[in-house]
Amino acid sequence: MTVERIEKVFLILAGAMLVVFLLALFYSAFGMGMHLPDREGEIVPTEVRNTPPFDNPGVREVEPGRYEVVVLGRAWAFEPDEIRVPAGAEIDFISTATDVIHGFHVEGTRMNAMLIPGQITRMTYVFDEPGEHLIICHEFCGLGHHLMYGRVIVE
Ligand SMILES: [Cu+2]
Repeated sequence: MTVERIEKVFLILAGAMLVVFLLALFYSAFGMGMHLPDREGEIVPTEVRNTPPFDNPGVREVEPGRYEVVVLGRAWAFEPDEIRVPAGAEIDFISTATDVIHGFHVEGTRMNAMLIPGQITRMTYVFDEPGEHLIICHEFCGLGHHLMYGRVIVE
């Protein structure tokens, strides 16, 4: 094979890979509905505890089969640190941080977000199977960062 021919083959291969990756990206975004957590709104970080719904963190049933979980991230804990939800229900996680940036990753799920002071983060998830998932802070938030965790218990 001549050098020109090899170059041509590599150009075609590179172009084909681009097309394959773009198709995978479009399929995951539109076919599977994968996207970044929505930015729900803004909140005054110093007034979080006086602003609904963050004045009352916890799990609430908003309608049959649909739950709302209000979670606060602060140094160095999640409030509440134990979340009990039923399997098969649609669960809206509404969260923010009161002090510095924290992470919110629910192990074994695709839920992975940043909790940013001043911003509200919303994620919706359905746990199909009963079980226990660890909530991990994955943004370094200070001395007690490694102690910051919680649990989602699916019943
Ligand atoms: Cu942390």
